[in-house]
Amino acid sequence: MRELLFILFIITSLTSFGQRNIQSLNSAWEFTSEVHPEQLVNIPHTWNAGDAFRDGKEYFRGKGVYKKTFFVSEEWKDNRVFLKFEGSNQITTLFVNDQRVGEHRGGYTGFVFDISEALKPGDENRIRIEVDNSHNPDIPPLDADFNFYGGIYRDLWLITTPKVHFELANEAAGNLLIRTPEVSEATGKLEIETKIVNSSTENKKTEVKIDIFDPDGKLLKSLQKNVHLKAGETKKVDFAHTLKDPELWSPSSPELYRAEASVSAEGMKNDIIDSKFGFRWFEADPEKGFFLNGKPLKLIGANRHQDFENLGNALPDKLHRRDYEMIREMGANFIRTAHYPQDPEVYRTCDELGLLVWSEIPVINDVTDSEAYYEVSLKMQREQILQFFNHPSVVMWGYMNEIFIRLVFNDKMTEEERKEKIQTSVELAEKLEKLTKDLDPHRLSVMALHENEIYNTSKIAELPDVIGWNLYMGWYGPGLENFGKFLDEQHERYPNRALFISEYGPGADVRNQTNDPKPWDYSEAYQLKLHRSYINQVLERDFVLGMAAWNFADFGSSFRQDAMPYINQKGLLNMDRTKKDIYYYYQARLLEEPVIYLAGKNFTERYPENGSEKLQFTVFSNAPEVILETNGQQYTSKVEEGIALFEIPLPEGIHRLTAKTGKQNYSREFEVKYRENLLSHLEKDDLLINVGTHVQYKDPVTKEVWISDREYREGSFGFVGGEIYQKSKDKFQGTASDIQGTENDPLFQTMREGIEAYKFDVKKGKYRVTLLFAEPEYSASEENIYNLSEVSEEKAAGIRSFDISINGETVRKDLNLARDYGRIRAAEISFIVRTDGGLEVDFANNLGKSLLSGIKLAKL
Ligand code: GCB
Ligand code: CA
Repeated sequence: MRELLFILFIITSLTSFGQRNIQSLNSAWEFTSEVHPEQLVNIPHTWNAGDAFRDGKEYFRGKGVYKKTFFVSEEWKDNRVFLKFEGSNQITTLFVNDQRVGEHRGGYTGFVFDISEALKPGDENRIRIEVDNSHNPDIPPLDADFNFYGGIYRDLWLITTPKVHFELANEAAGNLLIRTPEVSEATGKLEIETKIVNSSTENKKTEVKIDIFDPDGKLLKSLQKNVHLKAGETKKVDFAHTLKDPELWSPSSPELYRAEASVSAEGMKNDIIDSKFGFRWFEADPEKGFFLNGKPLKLIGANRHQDFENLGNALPDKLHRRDYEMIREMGANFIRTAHYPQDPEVYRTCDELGLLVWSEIPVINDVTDSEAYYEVSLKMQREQILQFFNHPSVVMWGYMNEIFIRLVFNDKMTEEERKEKIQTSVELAEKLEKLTKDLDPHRLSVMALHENEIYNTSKIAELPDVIGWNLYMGWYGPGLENFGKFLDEQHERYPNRALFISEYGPGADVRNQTNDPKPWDYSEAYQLKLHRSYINQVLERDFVLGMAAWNFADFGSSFRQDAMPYINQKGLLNMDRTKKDIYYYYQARLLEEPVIYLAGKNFTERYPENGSEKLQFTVFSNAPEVILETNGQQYTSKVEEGIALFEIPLPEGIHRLTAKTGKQNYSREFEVKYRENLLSHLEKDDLLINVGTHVQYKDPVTKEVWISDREYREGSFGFVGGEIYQKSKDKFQGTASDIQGTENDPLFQTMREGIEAYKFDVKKGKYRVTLLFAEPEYSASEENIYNLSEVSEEKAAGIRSFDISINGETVRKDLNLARDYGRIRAAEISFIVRTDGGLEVDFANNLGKSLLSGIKLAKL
């Protein structure tokens, strides 16, 4: 076993001596940490893929150590040797043969270490990499709504070069900077910058050559310079050229050129590097919106986090790529890499697919007033810009997100401290703005703000070229229509500001279904309602540059307690990248090719009251009119804003419905069961009710459907008395706490408080009645800071006691949920009862108000 841990990594001979050799160094690293036993792992690797979803905020943040021993051949003494990291979170320290080579701070940009001096050619060499993801007040992000997964989570490369080579230690940028300072339909001006290093002990006469290839791979132009380098010297070498009639890069034709740089010394080719690039120009007009290559282009797309179900942030390139392909297939033309620079594969993909990119560094929520914090922030921006400089997809560099949100929610700060914090933040923003423009005057600078006046009063919003607003009206704050009002008001007050909607969206859990959506019900229907309204409000306003949904996919956030704990569920897709219905809605709004989609992927069981009640079906399409066909009947409906609604009665049973337009069709099976008749179904089906809500819930494990609640009527079933429980006034229903002891949080989060009875007009027989409860009250001090509405008042400590009787017989006396089971914990009690007809479960309060989250009736 032991020798396995010291697998020799033998590099025999280099393919062609004297040229750059690039090979991945991902496999079989020996890994340990304070809490992890020694194990062999492969990079990309994170040690938080599991615990961030199990232990919440307690996920391990500390130091992990990666080790490997490998043999370096004798020939390497004539080379320079580098380790290139694409990303490692967040302080990375490299030791070669126990000699400390260097340290890198910041978890989201690449970096390179020159290990030549520490290596022993012709011998075994030990590499040790220490990675630390502890909270560090000097490194952004200090705090954010996502997980800071630790580890070497992007590819690691071993690179050797001859002694005369293109520089790569500096910024890890590849060091071939390609600028396109002036572009038009007629000409494309090119400026190319390289840096050559002579790390030999002799002076060198070199020839540096640039070959430019068109999008078809045809050589267009060769440029050449002779450069003399002294021993140990590094020199910048610039080239310029203007191309005629460039093929412009755009979403509809993402044309990519390529430049190849080579350096030869004494007639021998020493080093070659290359990069793709593109020609396009753009502007952000505060009145008319965004323009690409002189034509208006409304930017519509999403934000994207880099984590994935079961993998944390350690994704193979293929999964990064697939995400962006799905964004493009959705019809989007825009992506914000919120909240940090992403894998190099991401930018390559966006170039190829024609997606426009806002890329940003993770300066989020708060800043530290320290020189070190400033320094790391600026270095991050520098690395981001230089590393992704050549990508035509990138149009905006971002450097801050909601930087005052901590300040706004901190009631312990004095006025003086507030002023200082504002000043620190504004000063940092000024420095970041200046650096951004110095490095890249041809792109737009941008920052994202939350809905608060402080960004205006502090004047921080005056700094960047573009302002992104993260707006959550209809979710954290009331009223979908307030979104447009806010935009109009800002536009009127600041007519010279180019405005973008950098985030919007509600939480949506595919287990929650309804046709009657309300804020905070976490239903897919409410997600559709909000996105539809926001898209309309943006399209009505030319001055808005564009919009990016929050978020492309659900993502991990350890402090969150939504319908699913530790996950932010605002995704258009789930964390495993299965699509929510809303994804197809965007297709219907954005794609030009014909789209038809019968919604209700996760809403295939329907429970009407009776046979005459109409059932609602939703079809997404970009056709003017669509047909819904079932049981040989055809129904037609007009499409408005991508949606055709159908209301049709269907008999009990399983029905195949097909939505059609032109040659396109989309089918789905729906099962219809009458609620009135559910009692008569009891012989074979249990009756399950999600008490305290209009939402129907599906348990993904048992596949049981808990139907929405209803008031009792004679001959049927339902509740008597009480009210829908509301944790806070502005959330329509329930609590968003992580209910312990269950995976079915939404079922327990919603409940009826003060309920008097639950009645079923059943036949004579033996039954099992199962009651579901959870005490929702705890100390209100831990509120979600992203909720901009008022923090709820702490309710009277949640002490309650009630008696339960069934058909007049007391079955449980003095049930006190907090005492008997604990707070925020699922409790389930089943009673076996007999009746000669009818079942009535009564609740009698001793102290506080009774509660009920769910009820299940089974005939035995
Ligand atoms: C925001 C933040 C983002 C959060 C999002 C939310 O404004 O910028 O990081 O995840 O809201 O879901 O609350
Ligand atoms: Ca419930």
